[in-house]
Amino acid sequence: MDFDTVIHSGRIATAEDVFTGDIGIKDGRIAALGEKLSGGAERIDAGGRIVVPGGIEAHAHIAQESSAGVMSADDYYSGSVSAAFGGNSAFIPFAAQHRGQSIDEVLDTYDARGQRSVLDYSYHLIISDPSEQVLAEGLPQAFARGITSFKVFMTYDLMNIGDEGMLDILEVARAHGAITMVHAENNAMVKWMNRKLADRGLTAPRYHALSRPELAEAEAIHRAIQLAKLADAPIFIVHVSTEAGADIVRREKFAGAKVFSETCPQYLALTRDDLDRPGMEGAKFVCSPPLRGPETQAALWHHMAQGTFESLSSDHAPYRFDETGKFLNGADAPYPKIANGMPGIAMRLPYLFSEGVMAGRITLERFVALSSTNAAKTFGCTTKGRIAPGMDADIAIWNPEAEWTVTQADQHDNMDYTPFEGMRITGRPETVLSRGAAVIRDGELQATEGQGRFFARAPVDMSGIPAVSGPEFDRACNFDTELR
Ligand code: DUC
Ligand code: ZN
Ligand code: ZN
Ligand code: ZN
Repeated sequence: MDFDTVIHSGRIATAEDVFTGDIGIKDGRIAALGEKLSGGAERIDAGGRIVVPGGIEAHAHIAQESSAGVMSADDYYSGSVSAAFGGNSAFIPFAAQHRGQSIDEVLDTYDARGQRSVLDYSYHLIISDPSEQVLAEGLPQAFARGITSFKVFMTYDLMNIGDEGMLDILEVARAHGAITMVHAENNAMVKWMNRKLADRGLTAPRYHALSRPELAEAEAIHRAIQLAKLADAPIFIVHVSTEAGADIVRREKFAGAKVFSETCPQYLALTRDDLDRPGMEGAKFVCSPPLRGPETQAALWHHMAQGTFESLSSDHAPYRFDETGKFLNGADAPYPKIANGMPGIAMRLPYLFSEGVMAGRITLERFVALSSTNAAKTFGCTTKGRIAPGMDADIAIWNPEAEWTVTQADQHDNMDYTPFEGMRITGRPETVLSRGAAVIRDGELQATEGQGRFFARAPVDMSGIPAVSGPEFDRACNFDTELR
């Protein structure tokens, strides 16, 4: 066959196995896998390199205003460039509904923002206002536009939709095959802790960790899963940060609940002690859920290896260390008024490769599953996340021996700090293809703004999840069980 590009002699890794071979690419898709493929207008020598499906970043805040009104520092251009330097070939940021907005208005806004992306993209729809109109028309419209995942919050007064609101959304999601992502923290516990700390004048960044107790996450994860079970709808617990939370996810998942989940590099690499750095440096590490203790890191790594989490996601929420970001409310703002989140879209995969694969904590196959294949399955990216004939040629080529020290300049984002500064990393993505076109080639940006495309997504793929008997909800309401 007359290939456009052939990648030669790479160690090709999938979520199932690792083998040496060539990949032939034609018209943006993988056309053949084999040995000694001939032809190819362009030939990429991948000898000594590892070839994997490009990462799919499934949790990032790009060109998004927080409910407190802070715009993230990265737009779809800088965010996608940074993601590409981190070994990703597609990403799924959030499109956030603020209260009172129609879903069409939200999606139109993000369609315009997405035009700058160098990577293919979709978005998860954040719902803060599940009005009757939103439930009856907005969500079906989103689904018709290929948006098959919703995100809701159990915390923050401006976002929290309450248990009944969640049940309403889960019911609509189930009818369409959508998955509901949830930020699980008990709002009352957090508010009560905030009040106790404020009463005592304890407002430095370090108190952010205390204000959002591990119990608040564990309680909300448990509750979210029970709500999902009542509605018989799949649920995705985002940014699990505690051992107690991961244990609940694991127990429910292996008992047959339709529970999916992720954790993030910051909960593996950093601790709450980072919030206690001198001056206001700790503000760089304010994120929610907060960083935990060192014992949590070991527990979460164990869950990573054992299959509790489908994905590792960055939760890239970039707010600069200045008055446009972290300090929008003043240079010495109390912790509840410091912009909440940290960047890391370029670090997710290098960190996972180095501390996971190279450190012997996970296999290369599991790296592929956690970085790409599982996200494609969970979020309905049917042409992405696998190296197989017919799939998009979304491919990353890694040098497993590159040793480097993390700096802000490596991030290629619009930020002025990285929380991973100074970390030693082994392994680096050198070339990233998106539908066969080089976005990064040998460490250099090749992409042009806007070459990424929006992709419509399919319903969640629940193969592998054991079927459970009909939910109590159906038995009580004689609900049409064919809607699944
Ligand atoms: N939740 C996120 O997912 N990201 C940033 C802050 C938050 O609360
Ligand atoms: Zn060859
Ligand atoms: Zn969240
Ligand atoms: Zn997030």
